[in-house]
Amino acid sequence: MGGYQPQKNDRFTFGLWTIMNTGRDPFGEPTREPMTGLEVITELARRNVWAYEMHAEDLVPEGSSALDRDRIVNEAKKRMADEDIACVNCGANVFGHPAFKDGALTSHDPKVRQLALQRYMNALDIGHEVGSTLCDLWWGRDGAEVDAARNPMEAIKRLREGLNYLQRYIDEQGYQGCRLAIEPKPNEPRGDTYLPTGGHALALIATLDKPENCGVVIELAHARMAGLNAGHEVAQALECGKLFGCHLNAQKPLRFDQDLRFGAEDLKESFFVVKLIEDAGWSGARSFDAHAYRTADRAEVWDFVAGCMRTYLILREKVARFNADAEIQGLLEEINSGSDEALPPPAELSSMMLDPDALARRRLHHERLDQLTQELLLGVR
Ligand code: GLO
Ligand code: MG
Repeated sequence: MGGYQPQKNDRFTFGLWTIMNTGRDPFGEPTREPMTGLEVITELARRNVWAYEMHAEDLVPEGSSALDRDRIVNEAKKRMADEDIACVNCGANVFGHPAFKDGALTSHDPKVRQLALQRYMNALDIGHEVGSTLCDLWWGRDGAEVDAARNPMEAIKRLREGLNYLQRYIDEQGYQGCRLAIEPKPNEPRGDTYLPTGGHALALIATLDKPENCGVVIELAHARMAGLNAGHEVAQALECGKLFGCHLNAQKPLRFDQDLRFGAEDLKESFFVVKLIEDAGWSGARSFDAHAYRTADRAEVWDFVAGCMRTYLILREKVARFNADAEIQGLLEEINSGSDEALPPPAELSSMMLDPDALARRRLHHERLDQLTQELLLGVR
């Protein structure tokens, strides 16, 4: 099994936060040593990772002086050039500090909202300096447990206002090519997050001042936490040209955010996501937003990194096999035959003879097709 070695042109990325994760959870202390953002950049680059994503605060810790900020950003740029690694997303941490305990862009307190905007603007600045053209907004604290305290319609209006404000900043600064994205998530750390799914986010985007400059980042685990088919979430965004990013990971459905290694749980669904984006020729980054098991030590984190990329490459090869498999393609041809027929005009259709019983007798081959897919994934085909 010598193949499946990642190359830069595979467009793999990891969030700095995924590697900086120390295994801390709500019930337990860290299980591995911390790493700085700068160290992570170098280590990822040396493993043929094409780019990284970050919250500005992953690289430049909160409270750094202006001098330290410049020193760290310059050092990041130097490492990126020396080690050949890019940055494809710079967002902001507007969830960690207690100031954001009841939301960032949706807080009742205008000063908290301003602080959140300041952090996003800082992320846009740092992103611009390191060549990132995406600011992915995951507003983890913009949600609620107590609906009596905030009208959710008010929250939606504030999110729209915040996004429009950031777009204005991008335009005023002249950050050419820089785009915004919403990364929806149904819950955690809040009981309910506002705009919980891709569909919700797309509906808000349509109401922005510059809807063309805002898209979504779909994370597989977030869709599965909502009990949704992650592939269908990705498909909707892809179909309307709004898939600005895709966070690959794994997750048992309807649970807390597990952020498991890509493919670790939901193999068939993962396969269909890879198939979707590969068949569509989607040029976005293949981003992993997951972390090593809490049982992993520092060195084992790199097994996790290698595992995510290797599984993607294996699944990509399976997609090629699926597309070249004569029996599978024969079944698909039969299933799809005639499906492109154009609709007749309404006047014609209204009086057309359609025989429902004959239509119901059409054989669909789903049992056979799914078994063949299964066998292909299990490696006996
Ligand atoms: C958390 C999110 C988070 C975002 C990140 C993007 O559940 O997945 O990791 O992806 O904040 O910048
Ligand atoms: Mg994510």
